[in-house]
Amino acid sequence: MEGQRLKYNFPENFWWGAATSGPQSEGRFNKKHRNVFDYWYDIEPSEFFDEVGPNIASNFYNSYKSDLKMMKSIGFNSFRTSIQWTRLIKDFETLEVDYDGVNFYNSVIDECIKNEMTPVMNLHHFDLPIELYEKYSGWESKYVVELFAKFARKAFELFGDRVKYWTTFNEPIVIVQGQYIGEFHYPKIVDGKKAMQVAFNLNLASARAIEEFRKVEHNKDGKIGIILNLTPAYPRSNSKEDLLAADYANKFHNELFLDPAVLGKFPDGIEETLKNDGVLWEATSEELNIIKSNKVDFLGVNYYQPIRVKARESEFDYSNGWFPDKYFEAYEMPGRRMNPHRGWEIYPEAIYDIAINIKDNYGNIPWYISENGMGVQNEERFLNAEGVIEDDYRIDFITEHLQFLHKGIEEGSSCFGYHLWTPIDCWSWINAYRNRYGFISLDLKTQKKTIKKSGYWFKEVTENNGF
Ligand code: BGP
Repeated sequence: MEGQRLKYNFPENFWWGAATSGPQSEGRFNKKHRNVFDYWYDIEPSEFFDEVGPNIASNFYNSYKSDLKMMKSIGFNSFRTSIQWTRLIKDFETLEVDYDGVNFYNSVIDECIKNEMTPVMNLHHFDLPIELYEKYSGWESKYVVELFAKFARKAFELFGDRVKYWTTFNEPIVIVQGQYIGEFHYPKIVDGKKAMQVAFNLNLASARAIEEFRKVEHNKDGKIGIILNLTPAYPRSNSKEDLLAADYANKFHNELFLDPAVLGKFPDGIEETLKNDGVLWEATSEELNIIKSNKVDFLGVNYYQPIRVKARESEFDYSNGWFPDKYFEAYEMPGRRMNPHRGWEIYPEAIYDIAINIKDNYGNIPWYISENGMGVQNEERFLNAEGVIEDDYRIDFITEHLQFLHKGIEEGSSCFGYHLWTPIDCWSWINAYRNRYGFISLDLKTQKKTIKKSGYWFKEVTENNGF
């Protein structure tokens, strides 16, 4: 590409990299506690695609040195993973640490730095310790919020001298939806009122972790954020009813976490709506104050798909109680482009809309794309004679999304990076290894890791800081 004029040039020091999480990459080796997914797999393996669980995952616990080197070799300057509560902490109440966990994360962080990749450490990626669910009802409990803040504090103290970018939660709305609405995270409860309390508690937990972060001396030059999956809600039409439905969908799917994190308050009208419906969370003024005074420094945005909605055409069915979709219904837009493997719409334009929304309505807070990607099944179909997966569809997908991101940046949105989900094909909850997302493929039987065509392409993009 040298000498060629770059059409899409990205800002200086732009982050190029990818994200994974502890529970999805490490494997359970030497872990003394189980998270809700470890436990669920132990009791119901048939719930997981091909009955593959998190026990080995992508073996990152044992192969992190060579894995990180491989990531570096395709141009990464930054990398996100998460610290597992169930690996770092031996006793959740006294905060006694597990030294094997401490050594492991120390070494991962040091290796990242050695490879000149900025480590971004997340503290919760759907991995609530099962004991805290069994003893205290997990995220329904404010006591668990406090235990999380203590765990976060411990992580800041142990690693904050070298980790300068932290995030509290990955996709907290997915915990609400998975554990309390849609039954795709253990304990698969269906209860809209509890779901709303959990949404409040997760917002509080994030703010409490931020409060602890700011008390630790060596974090003074560090930054803390949150990772939110933003799914812009587009209305079927411009009718008053459809616009209102989209407004509600945006409030429940996006602003419920975005507004407290960035603005320190809940979206306008949501508390009244919940109160009228008899499902408002319990919150003290002291807790609301904690949320108000502990906003994030930056935002990570996971973007995969938009949501399309319309005003309800059928009566809301109360047989299971109240749920947010009392106020809107999914709309299947004719002609939408789909990723058939994941069943998600492909709509790169939304990245631009997100960029402008952050600029105009969220004080143009610094943000980056913390996940974006395309999960595809049976990628071995695309193996060439050299044993490399030719994933041109992924290159096209990333290119299109980067083009719309670039347009947002040109118009002043302060985006500072792009991370793909994920560096190396990793385990994905109940979908296990069905859809592959990585720049690097994983042979599950042999644990052999091979750079895909998209990985080589990404290296060029990072070297040119654009394309
Ligand atoms: C995101 C999660 C990741 C990852 C990804 C792909 O929402 O943050 O943890 O799982 O989705 O998910 P899936 O494999 O289910 O398509």
